[in-house]
Amino acid sequence: MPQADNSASTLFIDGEWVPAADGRTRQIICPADGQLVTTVSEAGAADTERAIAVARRAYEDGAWSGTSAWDRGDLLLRVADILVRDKAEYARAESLDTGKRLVESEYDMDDIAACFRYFGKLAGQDAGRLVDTGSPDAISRVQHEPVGVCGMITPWNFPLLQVAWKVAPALAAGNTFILKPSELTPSTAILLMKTLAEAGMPAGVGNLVTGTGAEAGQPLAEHPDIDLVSFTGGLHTGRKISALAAPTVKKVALELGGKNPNVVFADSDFDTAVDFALMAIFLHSGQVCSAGARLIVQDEMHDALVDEIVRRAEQIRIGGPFDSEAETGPLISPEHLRKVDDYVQEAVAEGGVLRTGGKRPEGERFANGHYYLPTVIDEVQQGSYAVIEESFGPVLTVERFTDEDDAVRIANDTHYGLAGGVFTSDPAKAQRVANRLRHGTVWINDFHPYLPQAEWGGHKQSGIGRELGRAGLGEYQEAKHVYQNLRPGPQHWFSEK
Ligand code: TXE
Repeated sequence: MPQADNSASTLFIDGEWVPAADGRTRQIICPADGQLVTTVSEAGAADTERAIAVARRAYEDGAWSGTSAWDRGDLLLRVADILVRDKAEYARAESLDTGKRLVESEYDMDDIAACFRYFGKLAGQDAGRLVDTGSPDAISRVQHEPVGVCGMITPWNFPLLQVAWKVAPALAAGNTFILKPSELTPSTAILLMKTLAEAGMPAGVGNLVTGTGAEAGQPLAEHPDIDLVSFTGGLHTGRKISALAAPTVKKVALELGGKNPNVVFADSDFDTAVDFALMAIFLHSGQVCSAGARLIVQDEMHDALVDEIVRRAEQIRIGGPFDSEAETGPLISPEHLRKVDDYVQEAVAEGGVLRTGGKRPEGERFANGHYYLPTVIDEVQQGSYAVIEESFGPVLTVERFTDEDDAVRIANDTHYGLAGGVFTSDPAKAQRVANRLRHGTVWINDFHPYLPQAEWGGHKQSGIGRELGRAGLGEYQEAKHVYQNLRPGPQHWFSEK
């Protein structure tokens, strides 16, 4: 069973565990109680550049890109089996790094194994397609090839899930990669590299650098030997990655969060709407890119719905990852706690009505963790800071609407476009609204289900490209058109004189 490495040789380069070239390390601290989790290597740009050179060589030698897609798929299926075998160890490591409840980390591990299984099965199924040339003397096909060397930069909220959404399709397509997980939550990425090696991944195909974005991450966006950079994180950093990648015109895939509407019509089942509104925003303390942070409720149901959400929010039990009574956990860091609190203060200063929360929970047991109370802010106005900005914390804002057109207009009034929910007992209305929402995923009478076989990604400034589904594999492939003249002979385009 893999163990997180405490010896601070946590860079995985060319199949070897090595320390940072300059010997620097970083302590990983549990956000729930401030305890030391582990110590990892702190890579600098030189380490990442070495990993890029290794991944380039491994790509060019064809030891992975030249294998059959079925064999690559088999490796991913073996990875899924090991993830199931070692689920307890993985889940514990994820909870220690993130502070999230153990049961939620266990769900994440199930989803991660399912992701590897999905891409493992998909890998060998598509050999490209024949194209009609219009001539019996020529054949033509479009085939899919790996993009090449992929740089992957991932965040801290679903650390291994976001890694899996990149690593599984990249390997299925025959790429090599360098992964830089969030400097706050590297433990499960370290375990994954051990699992990939155990499953038979050749040396140099998958490489890991643990370190900060500015030092270890930036070369993955800038370096000419990186063919694709895939990033999940905040909008501000995503813009930066895009700009850094532009001079080398590499492929860029971005998943950048959202300001996601949850539209509740007055004909919805009341208890269902309450239940999902709470789950949509307070799951993992709102640190979810698709969190239902904007409750948009029809006038007639507004007062009763908000009263009940407030009552229930005040009963949510907060605690650490291994507290069996806890229903939600801490925020990731003191900086993030400050950011969430600043957001709340700003929302209230501009006229939002604070109905509950807006501060840290009291009590000794919360003193060493970054906890924040579930917060509800009513009567926020369109165009205001509270509606435009992502808090990425346990903060629900409430807006009202009158009719269907009004609901759609308000729900689309954001520069993000990742996901949204619609609650109504009228199936035709649900479909009409879903079709008009400019968001990459729409849930009807539900919130938060993700399926490995369904594309995930954002409209507008929520990102570029798609993860999961067939398009998620396509991100890591180049299409090549191969045309063959079956009866070659002079064409006499130019005269012979
Ligand atoms: O993320 P960053 P942060 C949102 C959320 C949050 C905000 C900022 O609103 O409050 O982003 O969070 C790496 N070159 N999301 O600061 O900076 C970094 O090391 C290369 C949404 O924690 O985006 C980490 O690995 N890499 C989100 C990754 O980028 C760089 C999840 C994400 O960090 C870099 C998390 C650089 N110059 C936050 N700077 C989602 N979409 O799920 C940083 N990084």
